[in-house]
Amino acid sequence: MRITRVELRTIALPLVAPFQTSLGTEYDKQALLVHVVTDDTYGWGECVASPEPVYSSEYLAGARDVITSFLLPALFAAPDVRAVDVARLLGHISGHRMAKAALEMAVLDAELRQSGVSLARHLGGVVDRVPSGVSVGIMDSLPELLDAVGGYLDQGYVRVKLKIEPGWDVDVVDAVRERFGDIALQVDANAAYTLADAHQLAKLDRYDLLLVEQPLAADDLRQHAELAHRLRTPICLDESVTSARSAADAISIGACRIINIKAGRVGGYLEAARIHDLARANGVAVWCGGMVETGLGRAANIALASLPGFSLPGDVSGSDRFFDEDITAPIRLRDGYVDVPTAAGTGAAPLDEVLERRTVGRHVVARPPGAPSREVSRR
Ligand code: OSB
Ligand code: MG
Repeated sequence: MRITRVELRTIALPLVAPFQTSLGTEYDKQALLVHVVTDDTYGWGECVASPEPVYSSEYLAGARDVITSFLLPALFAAPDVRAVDVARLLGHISGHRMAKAALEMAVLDAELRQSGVSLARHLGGVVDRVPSGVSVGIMDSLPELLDAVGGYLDQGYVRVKLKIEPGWDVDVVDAVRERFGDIALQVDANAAYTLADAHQLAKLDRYDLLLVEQPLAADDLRQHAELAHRLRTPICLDESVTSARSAADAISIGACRIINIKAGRVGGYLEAARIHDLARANGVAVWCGGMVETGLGRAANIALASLPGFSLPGDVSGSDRFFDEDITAPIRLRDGYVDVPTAAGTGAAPLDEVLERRTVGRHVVARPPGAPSREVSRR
C-alpha cells in the first residue's frame, strides 16, 4: 500500500491511581499514537515509549523525533509498503524498536482492515479469550497494597504480579501469601537488583512464585544465567529480550526459563510472534507483557496473547485497571478473561471525540510530492 499521510498524536490520560515501579512513579499515561493513511485505507499504531528513558533508552519525544526525521522518510522512499517489509525498510536505523513497532503496527492494522482479517487470526491465534493478570505497583504501605490486591482479586484477575525493589520484596510477598493464600503470584523487579542480591532473591523461593521477572540489568544476560543456578524460582526476562536474536541467546545460555513478550520492546508484533515461535520450539514459556497501553495497544496485545505458546496469564488487564476513560471502547474483564478482538486489524480504533479531548500534541506528515510511486519504480 502507498502511505499518503501520517498523523502523530500525543495523548494524555489520567491514571486511576499512580503506578510506581523501581523505575519511578507515573501519574498519567502519555502515549504516542500513529495514524497511517493510505490510498485506500488507514491504520492505527501505538508507541509504548514512556515520557522518560527509564525502562529502556527510548522515550516519547525521542520516538516522535526519530519517526518524523528518519523512519517516515524511509517509508516514503519506498513505492509500496507492506507490513512484512517495514522492519527491513527501517533496518538501517539503529535501535528505536518502540518507534519502529508503532509504525509497523499501524501499517499492519491498515493492511488487515483492508483484507478483513483480525490480527489474532493473522498471527495464528488459537483461542477466543485469554486469562487476564494484573500488575500491581509499589505502594506507600503494606495495608495499602493488600487492599489493592484484594480489590483486583474481587474483580476476577487470575494472576497477580507484584512490582518489587530492594526494601519492598520478601516481606511484601510474605504478606500477600499470608492474606490471599494460594493465588497465582509473580514478581517483577525491573532490573533493580544485582547478582550480589542473590541471597535476598533466593528468599523468594519459599513462596512458590510463578516467576521472578527481570531481576538484574537488561544487559546482564550472563549474570541472569548465574542467578538461575542460585534460585528455584524460574527467571523470566523482560527488558533483556529485544529481538528474536537476543531471545535465542538468553535461551541458549540458560538466562531464563520464561519470556515476557512485549511487541514494542522487540520492534513489533511480527518479531514478537517470531520470539513466541522460537520459545515454543525450545520449551520456554511465554506470556504477554504490557506497557500501560491504551485500548489500541491493549487490543493488539490480547491478539498476540491468543497464540498457542502463551501458556501463562499476561499483563492484559481491562482498561479500567489504569483508566477511567480509555480512548477506545474499553477492554473489559469477564470472569477473569478478556476477549480476543475479532474485527479486522487490531480490532480497536480511537473514539473521535475522546481522542480530540485527550490530544496534547499533533503532527501531520504528508507524503512528499517527489516520493516514488509504484509506476515509477516499475519503469
Ligand atoms: O516491566 O512490565 C513491566 C509498565 C511500564 C513499564 C514496564 C512494565 C510495566 C508493567 C505494566 O508492569 C503492566 C501492564 O501494562 O499491565
Ligand atoms: Mg517487566
